Amino acid sequence: MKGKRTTKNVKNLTIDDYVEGILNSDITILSRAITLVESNLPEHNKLAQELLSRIIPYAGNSIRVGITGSPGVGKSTFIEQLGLYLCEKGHKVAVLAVDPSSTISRGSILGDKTRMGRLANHPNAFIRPSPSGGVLGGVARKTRESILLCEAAGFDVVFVETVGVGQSEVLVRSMVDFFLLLILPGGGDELQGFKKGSVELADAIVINKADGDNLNLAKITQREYQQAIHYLSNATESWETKILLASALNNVGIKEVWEIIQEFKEKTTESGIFQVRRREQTLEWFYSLIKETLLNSFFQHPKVANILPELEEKIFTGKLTPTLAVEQLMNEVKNENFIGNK
Ligand SMILES: Nc1nc2c(ncn2[C@@H]2O[C@H](COP(=O)(O)OP(=O)(O)O)[C@@H](O)[C@H]2O)c(=O)[nH]1
Ligand SMILES: [Mg+2]
Repeated sequence: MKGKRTTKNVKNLTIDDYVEGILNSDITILSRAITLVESNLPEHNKLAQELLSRIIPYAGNSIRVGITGSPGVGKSTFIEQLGLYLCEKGHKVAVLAVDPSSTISRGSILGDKTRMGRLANHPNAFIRPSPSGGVLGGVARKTRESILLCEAAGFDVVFVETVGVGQSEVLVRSMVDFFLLLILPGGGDELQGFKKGSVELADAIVINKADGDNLNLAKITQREYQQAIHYLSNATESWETKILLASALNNVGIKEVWEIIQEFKEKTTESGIFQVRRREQTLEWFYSLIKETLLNSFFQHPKVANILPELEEKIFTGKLTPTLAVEQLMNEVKNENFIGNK
């Protein structure tokens, strides 16, 4: 079977080619499988789902680590150093990204792939930029499915990088086991207001750039956070958020973060919290897909699409309140069939 793939049949891989390639850790095939999963074409979708059903029994054997933080905090540098450390230890490391801005400016994390050049060139690593195009929910689905493909291809550490903006952090949290927040020395802002949310999603907070003139400030920030976390809720039951110092640039504190991740995995696996969260995440995904599908078929229904502009107008001109407009809409479509209509 090997050596069969020539340029001649680059275009069409059968489902068996995909499955075999992935289970053989063939990176080219893995890449193409992810492209398939990311496609919005219905025929690709069908093939992608068939492929996922075939590989799911081989997926799940990784630790999934989400990494967030403001632009410039050092996420890519940190992932590269930790990734290289793990690859050298014999792990296989995949790096995926969820970047809402890439839906506008096609794949802005692509630049990072060149920045993570050393990791990208390591035979044990696989780096994939954020899927672009479509809504954040769609990007999240594609990333979830890509995680499964990477796992089936033998990657045992999967990083999902995201930028520190609201909804994308929550989405990445919902697909990983361990969530890491990177902040800067002096970054006490995160303890206030809406940013507190990011802190409460994190299983560990790394104060990066703890080097040079910033080292002392970083230690002060560490103490501040150490105190503050007692007043905040934990991201994971019976796991106290760890606060660490690192200098990704100088490769300091990287190994310590990995040790924390391993301790987390051991403890939560032993208590069963790890498995319960994975189950809950899968169910959450399932239910959000139901909602998405129902919403789509509702809004695509010709009758609904017809009535909406009229109702909007009535709301604008004060003839109907939004609540009454919804009542009227429901009344007019109550006998319609929304399932299976395209
Ligand atoms: N001094 C210092 N600079 C760092 C450190 N980590 C990253 N940087 C620099 O910060 C800038 C942004 O890093 P990058 O990894 O691209 O950040 P990202 O936007 O969060 O992915 C780059 O110029 C890095 O060289 C660090 O630990 N110490
Ligand atoms: Mg980056």
